[in-house]
Amino acid sequence: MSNQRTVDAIVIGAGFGGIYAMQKLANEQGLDVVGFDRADGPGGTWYWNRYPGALSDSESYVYQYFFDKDLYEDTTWKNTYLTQPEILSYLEGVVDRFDLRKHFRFGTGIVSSHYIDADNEWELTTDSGDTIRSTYVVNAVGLLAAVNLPDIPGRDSFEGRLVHTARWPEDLDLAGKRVAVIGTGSTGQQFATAAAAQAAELGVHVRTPQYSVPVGLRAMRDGEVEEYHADFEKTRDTVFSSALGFGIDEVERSLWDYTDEERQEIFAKAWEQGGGFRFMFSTFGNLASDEDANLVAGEFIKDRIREIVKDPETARKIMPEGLHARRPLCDNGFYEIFNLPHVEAVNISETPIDEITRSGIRTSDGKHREYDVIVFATGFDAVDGNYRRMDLTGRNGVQINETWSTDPQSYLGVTTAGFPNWFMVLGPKGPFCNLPSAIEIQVEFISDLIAHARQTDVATIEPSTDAEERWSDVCRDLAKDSVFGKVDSWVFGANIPGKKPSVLFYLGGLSAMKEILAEEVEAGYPNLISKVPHVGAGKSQDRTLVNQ
Ligand code: FAD
Ligand code: NA7
Repeated sequence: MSNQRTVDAIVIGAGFGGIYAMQKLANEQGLDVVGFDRADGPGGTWYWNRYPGALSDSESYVYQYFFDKDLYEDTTWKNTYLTQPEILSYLEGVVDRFDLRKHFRFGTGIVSSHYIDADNEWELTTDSGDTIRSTYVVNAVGLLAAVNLPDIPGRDSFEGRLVHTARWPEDLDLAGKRVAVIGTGSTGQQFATAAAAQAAELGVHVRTPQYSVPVGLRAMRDGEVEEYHADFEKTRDTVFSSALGFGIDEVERSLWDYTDEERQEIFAKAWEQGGGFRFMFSTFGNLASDEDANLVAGEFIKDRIREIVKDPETARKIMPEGLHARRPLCDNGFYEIFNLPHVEAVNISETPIDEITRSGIRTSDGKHREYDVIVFATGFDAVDGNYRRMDLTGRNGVQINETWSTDPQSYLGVTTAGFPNWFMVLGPKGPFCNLPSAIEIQVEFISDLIAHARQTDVATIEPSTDAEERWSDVCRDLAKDSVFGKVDSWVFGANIPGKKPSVLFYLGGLSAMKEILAEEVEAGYPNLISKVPHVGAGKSQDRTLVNQ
C-alpha cells in the first residue's frame, strides 16, 4: 500500500457488515474501495469467537443475508441454529462468491482515522504505520467486538492458560483439564455447557445469575430447508416487516388477560419450542414493558431451574433474581451441567474473587481452587467500544470521545455530527434485533446515500446536531418504556467499570427503522445533506455542504 494512495472508500471490518458494504460499494457501484480487518480472514464475530459451544441464537433461516435470492437458495444448514464453524464458512463462501477477498487487507488494524478539513478527506493509519486517504469511511467494526478483559488482581500472574472466549486459541484442548469460567452471559453459558463435556473439572464463576430458557436446537427435518428456500420472499418479508427480525410470532396479548393456568401453558409451550426471544416476545406482548408481567415470566423460569438442578444449594447459587431484562438468553443444557459431579457453581457475588494466583483463583472465603485454564467469558465493551478504542477525530480535530462525552450519539444509527462522509454499521442507537437484518438495511441506506451524493455532486454527507438530538430523544423515550433499561447490562453500556450507562439502541424495531430510513431517502436526505455552507469546510466550500 502506498503512503500516497487515495481511494473512494474504506471499509473497516470484514464481518456481516463489512462484507456487504464491500459488495455494495466495490461490486455494485464500482468504487475504488479498500477494506481492513485486524483478523487474518473474514467473518468478524465468527472469526474471533471460536470457543467450544459457540452457537447463534438467531435461528439458522434468519441468521443470514437476504439481499441475494440465489445466495439464500444455495445456502443449506443442518440444524435450527448455526455453530461458529458453519457461520464462518458461510461468510468465507460469500466473500469468495462475490470475489471480495481481493479488496481486503487482513491482519491489518486501523489505529487512527482523521478527517482532514482542508481536503474533505479521511486519512487512516494502520497498525504498521501506513496511511491511506479516502472520501468515505464505512465503519463495520462490530457492536460486540471490543473485548472486555477485566483487570482482576493477579490476572497476569496465572501460569496456566488464561483466555477470553472471543480470542480462543486453536490449540487449546480442554480434555482432562481443570477449567474455570468467569461470566455466565450468553457466551459463558454456551461455553460452560460445552466445556462440561470435555473438562476434568469445571468451576463456573457466576456473578449475576441470568434467566435462560432452552434454545431448542434440533436437526432440520427432511425437506424443511427446501421449504425455506421455496418460500424465500415470504421469509424475507416476514423478517423485515417484524420488530425483531427473528422469524418468531410477535404477540400483543397481555399476560393479565390470562389465568395463571393459561400463562403456565403458554410459557411451557415456548420453553418446549425454545429460543430466548421467543420466550420473551411470543408468549405475551407486555413482558418487555410491564415489570410485574416480566416477574411472572421470571418465576416460571425459576421453577424450571429448581426442577432441573437437583441440589438446592447449587440451584440457589445460580438462581436469577428480579427482572428478566437483559438480552434474552437461551442455552443448550446449561442448568443441567450443575448435576454433574465435576461441575461446581461458585457464586462470586457472595464470595468475590480476591485474586487470580499462579495456579488458580482465590475467593473471599479464603478458598483457593486450582485450575489449568481460566476462561474469561466477560463480554464486550459493546456498541461504541471499538470507536473509542481508535484515535478518531472529525471536523476541526474533535475527538470522538469529546463528541460522545455525554452519550454516544448518532443520526439513525449510521452517521454522527462532526464526522462528514463517515458511516457506521450497527453504530449507537441503531435497532436492537436480529443483527444481519439490521446490517442489511443500514448498509443499503449508506450505499444508496453515497451513490446519491456522487450522482448529485454533493461533497459532504453529515447529520445536523439537531437531527441527532431528535433521534436521541426518540431512542430515549422508547427506552423509558422498556424493562431492559432497568437492569445493568451491555445493552445499556452498564457492564464496563467506568463506562457511563446510556441508551445504545433504538428499541422501536427493525421494520420501523426500515421505514424511517426509507422516509429519509424519499425526502432527499433532508437531515444528512443540505445547501447551507459550513464555515471552514476547506476545498468543498463551494459545493453542497453540511447542514450545521
Ligand atoms: P463483527 O462481526 O463484530 O465484525 C467487526 C470486525 O471489525 C471484526 O472482525 C474486527 O476485527 C474488525 N475491526 C474492528 N475494529 C477494527 C479496527 N480498528 N481495525 C481493523 N479491524 C477492526 N447477533 C444476532 O443477531 N444473532 C445471534 O445469534 C448472535 N450471536 C452472537 C454470538 C456471539 C458469541 C457474539 C459475540 C455475537 C453474536 N451476535 C449475534 C452479534 C454479532 O456480532 C452480529 O450478529 C454480527 O456478526 C455483527 O457483524 P458486524 O460485521 O457488524 O461486526
Ligand atoms: P455479557 O452478556 O456481557 O456477560 C458477561 C459475563 O461476565 C456476565 O456474567 C458478567 O457478570 C461477567 N463479568 C464481567 N466482568 C466481570 C468481572 N470483572 N468479574 C466477574 N464476572 C464478570 O457477555 P457475553 O459475551 O456473554 O454476551 C454478549 C453478547 O454476545 C450476547 O448477548 C450475545 O448477543 C452475544 P455481571 O452480569 O456483570 O455480574
